[in-house]
Amino acid sequence: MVYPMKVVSRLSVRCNNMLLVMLIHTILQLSVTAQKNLTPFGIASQSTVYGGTLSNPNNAILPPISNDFDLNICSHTKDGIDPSADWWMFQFSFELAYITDITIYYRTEFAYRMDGFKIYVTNTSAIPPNGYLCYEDSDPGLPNITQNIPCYELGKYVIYYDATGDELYGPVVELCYVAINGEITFEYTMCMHISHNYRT
Ligand SMILES: [Ca+2]
Ligand SMILES: [Ca+2]
Repeated sequence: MVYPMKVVSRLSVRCNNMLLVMLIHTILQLSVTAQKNLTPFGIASQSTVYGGTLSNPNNAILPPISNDFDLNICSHTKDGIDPSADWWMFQFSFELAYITDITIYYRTEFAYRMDGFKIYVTNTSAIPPNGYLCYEDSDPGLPNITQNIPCYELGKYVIYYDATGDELYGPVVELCYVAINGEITFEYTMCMHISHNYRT
């Protein structure tokens, strides 16, 4: 796989730090790569949970792959609690993932709540997100409730962030299915890849 130069640059810094650690601890890390949907390798969280144990954020990473809404199969943040922004976040259990694209199935007939959403890939769980903005719904029309968003970025977190709400309820996030596609790769493997392909 060929990585964009911005990714290579960031990784080079991480590689230098990592190699130092390796000298001290002489840790041999094995390469483990997972293809395609990476959501089995982590957990989801969200700003608030509507309906107690229902509308769990992890509903969004489990089937069915559908826009059909039910509190048992979709995530749903509380309405009117925090008018500034609502969010849904996926955290990888691995240190680093290379994310190629993100597929979203939003609640059917509720595109107006999806309006204004942003997708970030970050290295921290900070809110508002502090990282790479993969996509922002900035046009005046309503977004398509089923989307595939290219990203091509390294990170530990994927954050769906929405600060755009209506006057009645404020921002609300209702995700019925999310797939995060890419590769999970230990940094050691990434560094060896860069060393082989990019260093002069
Ligand atoms: Ca819009
Ligand atoms: Ca919105």
